[in-house]
This record gives sequence, C-alpha cells and structure tokens, in this order.
Amino acid sequence: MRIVVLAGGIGGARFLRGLKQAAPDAEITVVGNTGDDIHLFGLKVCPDLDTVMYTLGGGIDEEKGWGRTGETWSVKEELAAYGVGPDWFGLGDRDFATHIVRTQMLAAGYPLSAVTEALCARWRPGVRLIPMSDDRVETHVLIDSPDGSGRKAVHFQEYWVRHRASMPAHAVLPVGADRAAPAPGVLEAIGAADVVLFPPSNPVVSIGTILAVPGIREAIADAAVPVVGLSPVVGGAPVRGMADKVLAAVGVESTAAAVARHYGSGLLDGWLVDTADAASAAEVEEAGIRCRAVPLMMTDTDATARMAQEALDLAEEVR
Ligand code: GDP
Ligand code: FO1
Ligand code: CA
Repeated sequence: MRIVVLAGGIGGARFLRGLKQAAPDAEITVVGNTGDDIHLFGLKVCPDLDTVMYTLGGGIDEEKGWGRTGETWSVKEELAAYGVGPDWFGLGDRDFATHIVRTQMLAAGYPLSAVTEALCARWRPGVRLIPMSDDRVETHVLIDSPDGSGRKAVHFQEYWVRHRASMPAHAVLPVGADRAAPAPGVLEAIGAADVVLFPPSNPVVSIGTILAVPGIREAIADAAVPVVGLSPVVGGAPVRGMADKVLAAVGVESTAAAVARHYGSGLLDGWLVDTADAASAAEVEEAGIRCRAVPLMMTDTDATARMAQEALDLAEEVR
C-alpha cells in the first residue's frame, strides 16, 4: 500500500512512528513542511524535516521532541560569548553538523530534496521524506509591534520560540509559497497514493503551509483516493503547543470540527476526532466528511499505531 503523509514536526513525526508500526509493509512518502526553515549563522535550518528524520531515525531528543539526543551546546555557548545571536533558538553541537552538511550541499548546487535524501541515507527513517518544495518558503507572522507603532511581520520561529506565541497573531504569511513549485516527486507520490493522511500536525503552519504550495492542494483534492485526517485539537484545545494562536489568525475556532471544516470536504473524506469530541462527529458529517471518534492521544507508539490503523480503516470505509 502506498501512503502519502503531509507532516510538520513533532506531531507529524510521532504519528509517523505509529503509522510505520501499524503498516510495516506500506510504502510511506512524507511531504515535509519547510515553512519553518530559518537561516542562522549562515546555515539553513529545516526544523520540521529534521524532526521527522531524527524521530524516525532514532536520533531525536524524545523529551523536547526536537533536536538531537545526547546533545551538547559548546558552539552555542561560544557564539553567545562572541555576542553573536540569536540566542533564543537552541542549536546543539550535533544538530549543527546537520545544518553544515545541508548548507554545504545547497551551496554546491544540490536542491533541498536531494540534500534531504542524502541526510536520510544516514538516518534511514524508513519513509521517503520529500520537502514540500525545493524553493525557499518561510512562514512569517504579523504581530503588534511591542513599541505600539503598528504591526510587523516576524519569522515564525521568532514568534513561536522567542515570543512563545504570547501575543495574538493577526496573520500567518507563508512568504514565497506563491512562487514555489512542489519538489520533484511530490505530485507523483500523491498521484500514485492509495491513501493520503493528514496527521495531527498544526493545520495552519504545518499542513496549511504545505497546501499553500501551488499544485499540492489541487493534486490531493483531485486524487481519487481517500484523504483522512486526525484532529490535533482535543476538547477544544491543541494537545500540545500553541496552534490555537495561529488557528485564530486564520479565523478557525480551536475545535476538532472547526479544523475539519477548515480543511473542507473538498480535501477531506474522513476525519478522526478524539472520544472526548464524539458529540462533534455529527457536525463533521454535516460538512460531508465521514467522522469517527477514537482515542487520539499519542501517549506511546502502540497508542499511535492504533490511531493510525483507525485512520486506515476509515479510509477503506470511505473508499
Ligand atoms: P510542530 O511542527 O513541531 O509544531 O509539529 P506538528 O505541526 O507536526 O504537530 C503539532 C501539533 O501536534 C500540535 O498542534 C498538537 O496539538 C498536535 N499533537 C501533539 N501531540 C498530539 C497527540 O498526542 N494527539 C493529537 N491528536 N495531537 C497531538
Ligand atoms: N523549539 C523550541 O521551542 N525552542 C528551541 O530552542 C528550538 C530549537 C530548535 C532547533 C532545531 C530544530 O530543528 C527545532 C527547534 N525547535 C525549537 C523546534 C522548532 O521551533 C519547531 O519548528 C517548532 O517547534 C514548531 O514547528
Ligand atoms: Ca513545525
């Protein structure tokens, strides 16, 4: 079975670990979000691609959900000693190696998709990881200027990590998306898929950004195969992180049903909500999307595998 998964970082990566266990013989292609990418210290950092690669390759810092396990911070300390910032983004010594190799290969002319393939040759994630685009896309967020002089756009990472999304986001801007092309293999993988899954990733800055690349949303909408998603919102709040802030920016309520309606029946054939939100299944069905209420907490790989199996079962039901 060929499965295509649109993934952001932590939520998508953890879901993929369960999917691999639920469907060990499936050929899984992951279309990774690159809107979180940031250039720091002359290096290109790809947080969501690295989180998927490290998580599935066994190198992730499990507690944080990002970065490398067994990390040290000497380079970060030395940069701070030079007064060279930013100091709010935690890049560890092991992680720096990934960004050095990536930047070196990009400078040699390799596209990001080829670089990602080369990095995955070491990590062997057990899925094919393709960036959504080889073109530069960076999500920015419109906030009120702290000095009250109006509004300004800051890089997503500055909003998310430096400011911990502590202020309202007035708009989320995937800069460059409109001029970006799907990376080689993305449209082909979607066209050849037996099922497309939207994991419980951030609907705005992870899956939304991937769908903002011209051609990708259309390919999925046109795909004559089931598209099934899992809600990242349970009981009226994101399970983890601040997705509610960016959902509000795009006028979407933080409920499982609102997220399903946001994707729409033009994209989604099926939607899994947590048992806590079973009452909202009727609302999702009214939107023309088949809905099931199942446990959606990724407490461990077995629980996640059960969620993934539920999604695959729902796909067969709507096929
Ligand atoms: P990020 O790029 O690191 O933010 O990761 P993703 O965008 O891939 O996923 C983040 C989303 O995962 C958050 O909005 C969370 O609500 C969601 N999430 C995290 N853990 C769980 C879980 O156990 N169950 C569900 N349903 N969603 C989760
Ligand atoms: N997230 C944080 O909350 N704090 C950090 O210092 C941080 C550093 C970091 C370094 C490399 C990397 O690949 C990811 C990193 N993340 C960090 C996660 C990153 O900000 C993710 O993009 C967000 O968590 C949401 O996608
Ligand atoms: Ca992300």
